[in-house]
Amino acid sequence: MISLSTTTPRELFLAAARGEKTKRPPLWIMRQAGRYLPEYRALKEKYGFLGIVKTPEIGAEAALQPIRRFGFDCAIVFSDILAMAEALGFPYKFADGGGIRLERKIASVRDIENMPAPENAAEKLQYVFDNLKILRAELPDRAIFGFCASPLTLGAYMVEGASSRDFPAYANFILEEPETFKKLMEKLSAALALFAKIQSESGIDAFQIFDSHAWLAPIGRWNETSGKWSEKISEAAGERCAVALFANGMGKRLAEIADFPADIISLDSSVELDKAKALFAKANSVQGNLDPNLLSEADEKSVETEALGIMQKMSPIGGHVFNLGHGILPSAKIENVEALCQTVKNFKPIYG
Ligand code: 1CP
Repeated sequence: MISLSTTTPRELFLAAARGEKTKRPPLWIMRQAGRYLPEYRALKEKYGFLGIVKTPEIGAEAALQPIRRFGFDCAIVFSDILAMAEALGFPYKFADGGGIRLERKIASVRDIENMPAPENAAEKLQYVFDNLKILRAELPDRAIFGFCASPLTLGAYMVEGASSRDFPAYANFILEEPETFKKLMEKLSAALALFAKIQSESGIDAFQIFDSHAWLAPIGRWNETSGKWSEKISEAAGERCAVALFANGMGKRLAEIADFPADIISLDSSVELDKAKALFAKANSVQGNLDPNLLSEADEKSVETEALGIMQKMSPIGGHVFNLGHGILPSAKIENVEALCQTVKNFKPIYG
């Protein structure tokens, strides 16, 4: 089916999420509100990161900034995957020299058993639900995303206690302490599923599960380590909105995620989207996957060429939501983001 008649960006997104061929792909960017934007830096200077996140009107303002500047088709609530760590008793802050540090980390089974019940964690995240309600009212014609981390990815920060390139303590924990790992996944997936359900009741169009550290799953064991726990989140949100799974670092292991129950699978830049799409049993569409480095390093012409390359391959297939392969970098050039928006909005599809 070809949806040439969609009138709003929201309808355009929903058509692509259903797997339809659209007049152009809908466009948004992971981490679209953030440090590459001077207006975000000004907001952060005034309120601090957590001040923005926890004040619904200011959080909504941060989420609206990239929509106003670039006219993206989708907005994403301004929060962080670590908001849930805090709600479970593990507050986070910025580390000196970059990255994130948690005030404490999981050191024993008792730390897992003592975590609050899902309802109590959700209560502490009321600011996220309030933030979403403001966004919905401000943006009736855009698609709105809620989000959370996958249990595997959230657990990485809670066990390691900080940002890390390789998460060595966590990788070891997964292999050496399978029973405790399972207990942790049970706790995190229950809390995240309720969080996702309440977000889905706040008027959102889509919910993204960030499995940003999916690559930490031992080879051949993504489903038991991550997928089956994220499935609980997908089920909880999926009754009311489209579900997207960002499966980062799984390019060489696509067969492992092929059966995941989501509407959209979001892939990093290591993958050819058109070939990947054919593998997914349940997803209608794919999201991605321009290399974020291009927006920092390349010129406008190269951004245009690469974006056109992705769209030319995807438009005969349909079911494509344009995005980057990972979050936009603080060093991204505004003029490159503008070139990307122009290229996507002016695209003339080739229907197969
Ligand atoms: O001003 C600053 O320096 C804050 C940077 C920042 C921002 C803008 C952090 C700290 N979080 C956020 C907001 C955020 N984080 C959003 C909403 C904004 C938007 O998308 O427009 C979202 C969706 C996230 C999700 C997030 N947080 C992820 C998953 C996405 C991904 O890139 O894979 C991850 C891994 C985090 C953890 C996190 N939060 C912040 C940082 C610097 C990090 C990375 C920590 C690390 O180095 O591992």
